[in-house]
Amino acid sequence: MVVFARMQAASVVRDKLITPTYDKGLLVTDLKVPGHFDAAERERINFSIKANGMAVIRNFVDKSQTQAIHRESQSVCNYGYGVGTGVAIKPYQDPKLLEFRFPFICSRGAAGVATNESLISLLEEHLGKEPLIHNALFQITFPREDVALGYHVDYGSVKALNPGKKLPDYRLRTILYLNDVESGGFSYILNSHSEAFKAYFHLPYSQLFPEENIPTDLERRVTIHEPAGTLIIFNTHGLHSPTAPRKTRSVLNIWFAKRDFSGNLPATLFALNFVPPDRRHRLHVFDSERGCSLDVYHEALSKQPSTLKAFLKYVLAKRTKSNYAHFE
Ligand SMILES: O=C(O)CCC(=O)C(=O)O
Repeated sequence: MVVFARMQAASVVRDKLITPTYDKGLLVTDLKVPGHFDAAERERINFSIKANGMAVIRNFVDKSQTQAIHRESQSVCNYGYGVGTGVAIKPYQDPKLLEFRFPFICSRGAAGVATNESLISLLEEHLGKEPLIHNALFQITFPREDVALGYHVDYGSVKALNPGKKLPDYRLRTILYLNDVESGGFSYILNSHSEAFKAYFHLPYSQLFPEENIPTDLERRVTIHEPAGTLIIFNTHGLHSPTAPRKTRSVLNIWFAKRDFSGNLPATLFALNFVPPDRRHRLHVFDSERGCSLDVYHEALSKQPSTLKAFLKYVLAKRTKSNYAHFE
C-alpha cells in the first residue's frame, strides 16, 4: 500500500515535471474598444502568451476596417500592386493559395495593425524595446480536403538570405482573420514551445518535426474559429498547423522579432502616408534590413541553378511537404 502510494506520488511529480501547464480559460480576450487594450485586457493577453504560448484577441480590428483590409488583400493577392503604373509587384500564386508579401505598401489598415500602440507596447514586454517585423504577408487559402502542413515550428526566415539555417530567435507571430473563420482555423498545441525546441532545433534542417515528439494530449490542442477582425498572437516555437478550410480564408500574417534578430533580412517596404503621424514613433517596426549587402544578391544570382536543375527543384518542391511555411 505504502509502495503504491509512493509510486503514485512519484508519477504525479513526474507528470508535473514533464507535462507543461496551460490555461485555456485565458486564451480569448474580447476587446471592449477595437484596437485598444485596457489594463485588464492587456494583463490577460500577457498571461495567456506566457501560460499558453498564444492569445486570441477578438474585435482587434472593427468590422468596416477589417472589410477594407480584406478588399485590399483580395486586390493585391489576385492582381499584384501597381499594375499598369510601370512599377508592378507580383503576388505569389499557386492552385492552393495566393500571397502578397508587401502588405504595408498597399494597405493603410495593415500598416495600422503593424504600428498599433497597444499591440506594439505589449509585444515589447516579450521581445524587448522596439521590436521589428521580419516578415509579413496577405494570404488567401482555398477550400481543400486535407491539411496543407502538419504540426511544425517556424525557425526559418527569408530563405534566400539565410540558406539552410535554423534561427533560434524568439519570435511572436500575429494572424489577423480577414473573414469569419468557421473552418480551416489556425491550430496550436498550448505551451509546447520549450518541448518542441528541445526535440527539434538540433535536427537537420530538412527533417520534419518528429511525429513521436508531438504531444498527444488532445486537451492541449486548440483550433481557432473566430470572426473577422480577430487577432491571434503566438510564439512561433510552439507547434502549430493550419486545418483544412471548407471556405476560402483570408488573413494578414506578421512576424515580429527582437531588435537583435540574428538572421539576414531585406528591408520591410511600407508607405509612410499609411502610418498616422501620432504613430510614427513606431516606425521602428519597419527598420529590419540587416546582413543584406548587395553581395548577397550577387552571390545568389551567380549560384542560379541550370534550367533543368530549377525544373527538378520545382517538381520536388511540389511533392514534398515542407516543414516550413513558404516564408517565415
Ligand atoms: O495559417 C494557419 O492557420 C497556419 C499557418 C502555418 O502553420 C504556417 O504558415 O506556419
